[in-house]
Amino acid sequence: MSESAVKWPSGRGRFVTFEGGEGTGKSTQIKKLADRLKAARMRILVTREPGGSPGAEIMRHLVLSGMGKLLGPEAETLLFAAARDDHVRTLIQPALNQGTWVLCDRFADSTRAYQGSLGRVPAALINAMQRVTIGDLKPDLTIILDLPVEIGLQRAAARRGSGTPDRFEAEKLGFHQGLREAYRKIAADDPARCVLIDANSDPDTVAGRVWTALRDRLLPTPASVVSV
Ligand code: Z5A
Repeated sequence: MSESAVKWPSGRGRFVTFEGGEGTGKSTQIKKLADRLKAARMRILVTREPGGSPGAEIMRHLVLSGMGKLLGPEAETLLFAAARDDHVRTLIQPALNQGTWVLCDRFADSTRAYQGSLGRVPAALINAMQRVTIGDLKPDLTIILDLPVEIGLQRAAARRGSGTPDRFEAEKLGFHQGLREAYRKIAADDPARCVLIDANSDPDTVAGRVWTALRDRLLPTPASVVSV
């Protein structure tokens, strides 16, 4: 089904999040999906976490510099929560209310995977923070890109060149393996929202898988397709 054959849903926008470990291709795939949706004349907002709004970008600088790690996992979780609160309130929710589709590079699942599973921050604290920051807002679809960690880290290193790894890129191999497992569990625990996508192929092939997931989950059934 091509974009031109789709009768796009109207009303509130749809919220699509991309998740996965280092170098799995989230930014690459968001750009490809955004281009495809824009070609279909959809109103699209591409954003990211941590960051996305001016206040949250300040928090991004703080956490990726390693400052949050010095404060400990619980405090670092609060920094991500503060950034998310600003991002949801000032950017994501208003856009969805206006009918814009929001594509977000990382969201609340990143806190569950990085701070929860890997940082051992208790689920009770993460749940409490989530209630405050996002309330009832839940992604309509979460694409989880899955890739052997060695390949993801190679891709991230190649992109970085001679630059310094950030606070999370600098973690050891075992951390990244644990991260992959955490994301696979998130996908298995919430199959109605999450789709685990094999990201170990060329970018266009992965983009095809992402499109299929979006079409199957968020677009109208074939009965409402407009023929062209
Ligand atoms: N974090 C957290 O701990 N808690 C939270 O609640 C939140 C975040 C929200 C943000 O980093 C960090 O914050 C993140 C988790 C933590 N950890 N780290 N690091 P970031 O925003 O700076 O970066 P990232 O989100 O981790 O992105 P990434 O993993 O570095 O990259 P990516 O977006 O997944 O991949 P990419 O930029 O699209 O591609 C990477 C390279 O691979 C690039 O050169 C591409 O051209 C290449 N690429 C992409 N796809 C392919 C394919 N299919 N084949 C070959 N090469 C490819």
